[in-house]
Amino acid sequence: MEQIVSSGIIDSYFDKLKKSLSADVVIVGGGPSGLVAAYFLAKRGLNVSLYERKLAPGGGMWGGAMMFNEIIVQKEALYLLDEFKIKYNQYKDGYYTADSVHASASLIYHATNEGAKIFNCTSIEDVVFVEDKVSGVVINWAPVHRENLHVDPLVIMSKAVIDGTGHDCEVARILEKKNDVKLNTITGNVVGERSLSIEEAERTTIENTKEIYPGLFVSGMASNGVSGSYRMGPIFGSMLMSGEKVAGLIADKI
Ligand code: 48F
Repeated sequence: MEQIVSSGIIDSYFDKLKKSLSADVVIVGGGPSGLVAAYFLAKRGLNVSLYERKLAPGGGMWGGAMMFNEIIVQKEALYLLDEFKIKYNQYKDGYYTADSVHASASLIYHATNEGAKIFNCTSIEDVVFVEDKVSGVVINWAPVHRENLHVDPLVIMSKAVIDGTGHDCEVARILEKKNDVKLNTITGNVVGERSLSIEEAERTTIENTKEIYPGLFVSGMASNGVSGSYRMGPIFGSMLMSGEKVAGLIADKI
């Protein structure tokens, strides 16, 4: 009995990891945009794995605003709440509220239910850069980074990588810092996010969701961080729509 419990976990975990060693799409970050992308890509039958450094995926959605656990979604993105079976209430004309715990849980449930594999407690520390293309990611246990342990990582190959790391746009910054590359932004670099301006930020998040270097796409707040646009605070329509857009761009390409 004791052995079955342990060997069952070990066998099934490593089976899952082995099947993800060569993915169609790797998503870095389990925030709302990454989870929506995972759902739509997995729904198309692609081999999708999402790496999240924290214990729980969901990113900045769980906490609503200042830990008041409600989010705002505008009417343009309501169809995505319906797609994920997230319940909502109309607050004002064109603006809706949803419980942020229920919304985060629904995104996670639907992404995994479509077959996307989520590896939590796992950090991306680098990209694979072969023939001038982002061809995968370099992963390590998040506690290895936290404890600053000198432990070598593992490598996951993939046809496309999504930087869904939010405000820090970590993958884009790593790519830029370590390699002599010019990104698909106005300066050729990670421009960095601007202060809060909700309407502008919501619009540009969708525009800035794109391939910024061969093999590397950005979604969610990382899109605006990379392209130098605004933050938007606890309104989540563009996060959801960005995830859907990046999934479409990648599916068309690979
Ligand atoms: O920030 P986050 O929720 O990403 P998002 O999809 O959504 C942004 C909103 O939550 C909010 C906002 C809009 O209302 O401004 O902030 O753009 O989630 C990003 C996730 O990426 C993880 C991080 O722990 C978080 O859960 N993450 C960041 N860097 C890494 C990472 C990394 N190097 N490896 C693995 N996970």
